[in-house]
Amino acid sequence: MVQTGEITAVIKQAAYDAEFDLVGIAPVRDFSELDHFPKWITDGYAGEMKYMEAKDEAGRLKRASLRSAIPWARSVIVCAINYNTAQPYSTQTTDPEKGWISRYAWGQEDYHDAVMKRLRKVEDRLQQSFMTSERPALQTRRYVDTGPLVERVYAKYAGVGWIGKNTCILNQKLGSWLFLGVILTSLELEPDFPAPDRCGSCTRCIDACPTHALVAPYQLDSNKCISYLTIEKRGSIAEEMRVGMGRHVFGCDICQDVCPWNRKSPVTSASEFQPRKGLVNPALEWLAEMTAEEFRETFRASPIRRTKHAGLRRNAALAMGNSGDQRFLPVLEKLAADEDLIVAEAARWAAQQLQETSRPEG
Ligand code: B12
Ligand code: SF4
Ligand code: SF4
Repeated sequence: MVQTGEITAVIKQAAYDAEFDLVGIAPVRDFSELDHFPKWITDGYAGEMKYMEAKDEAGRLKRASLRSAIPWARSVIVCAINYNTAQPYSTQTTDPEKGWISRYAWGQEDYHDAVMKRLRKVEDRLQQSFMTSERPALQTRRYVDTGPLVERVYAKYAGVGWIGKNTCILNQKLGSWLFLGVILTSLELEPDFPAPDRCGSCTRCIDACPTHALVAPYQLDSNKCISYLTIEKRGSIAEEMRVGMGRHVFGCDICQDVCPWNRKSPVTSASEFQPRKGLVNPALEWLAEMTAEEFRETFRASPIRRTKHAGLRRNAALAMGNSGDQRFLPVLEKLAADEDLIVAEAARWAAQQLQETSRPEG
């Protein structure tokens, strides 16, 4: 049985044993970064992600203050795992006839599950080492994405990495290809030091974003972000955003691909994150013509399920429209008669784009 003072060491060892690459502890505080959250919401930067606006009984935005959302929480254990694999960056392979699925979504398993099962191991070890006959079980709770907190702010204060101008958590040694998972606990644990900001005068991510979604350093407008448009946005995508989306069919990596801190990112050996066949530079016809059954089979236990069958076909049609490749016209004509009206409209737009891009100059 370990003493309370040793628990921090036990937690950190448990995290490394569970194959996390980084772990740190942050206290529960209303950190200054969280002051920006309410304005982000009122500016409409969450788009249609209504869950970001969840409020507590007193009408306060839950994610702006973990202290009021979960009053028993005293510390947040932040774990991070590298998901980078030895595959090119989207900015290195610019074949417009192929689509682009984000690096984070290629894996064999949905990252929520891969991170959650590791968090469970850390939580179990924490409970076992804390509990004695005199001491009851601790209050703990695990989250990957769905908790009422801005995970990246807690990751910063746990020393896992700094918040870059692209809003991602960056670690000096590992870069930003990291998934985060958190365990809230009622224990007052000794916190780590926050990671210092190492972006300096660099603005590469802001300059490279094709849809100008990084409206200022550290500020992202989801309505303009390709990741949001291809994954979260239901229904039709605003016409003015479509050309900027290029060949992206699920998520976007550009603001991380261009980041100097990702130049030498190490690769992971975790089997869950090794790419599935066909997902790196996927064939656009394959995605556009996929049946509902094939979609279910291909993306079983994959985060790509989130965009749904119609969403992926809508995205593939738009990417075909941006390809400049006339070869896609017959597929698009077929899709233009699709029973899903959103897919059909995206295909009509795409076919028109291709016809326009083939017109002789002048
Ligand atoms: C909603 C969401 C999205 C939305 C909105 C993204 C966003 N930037 O908020 C969309 C769908 C666009 C998205 C995209 C992606 N996401 Co996401 N997403 C989330 C989620 C669920 C909530 C994020 C959130 O709370 N946003 C609120 C806004 C306000 O936060 P923010 O933009 O980070 O801004 C903060 C700071 O920048 C800060 N700030 C700091 N200094 C300063 C200075 C000034 C002057 C100002 C104004 C602000 C400011 O203020 C804000 C905090 O209040 C988290 C999981 C979680 N529960 O935290 C995952 C999460 C952030 N996503 C993740 C990933 C992997 C991605 C993608 C890379 C996926 C992809 N390849 O397509 C992209 C990255 C795009 C990007 N550049 O952020 C990871 C990030 C890991 C990492 N290394 O950082 C997370 C943590 C999920 C996880 N569990 O691993 N995501
Ligand atoms: S993910 Fe893509 S669209 Fe979103 S901010 Fe980064 S570069 Fe821009
Ligand atoms: S590209 Fe430059 S500014 Fe953007 S996150 Fe990386 S270091 Fe920071």
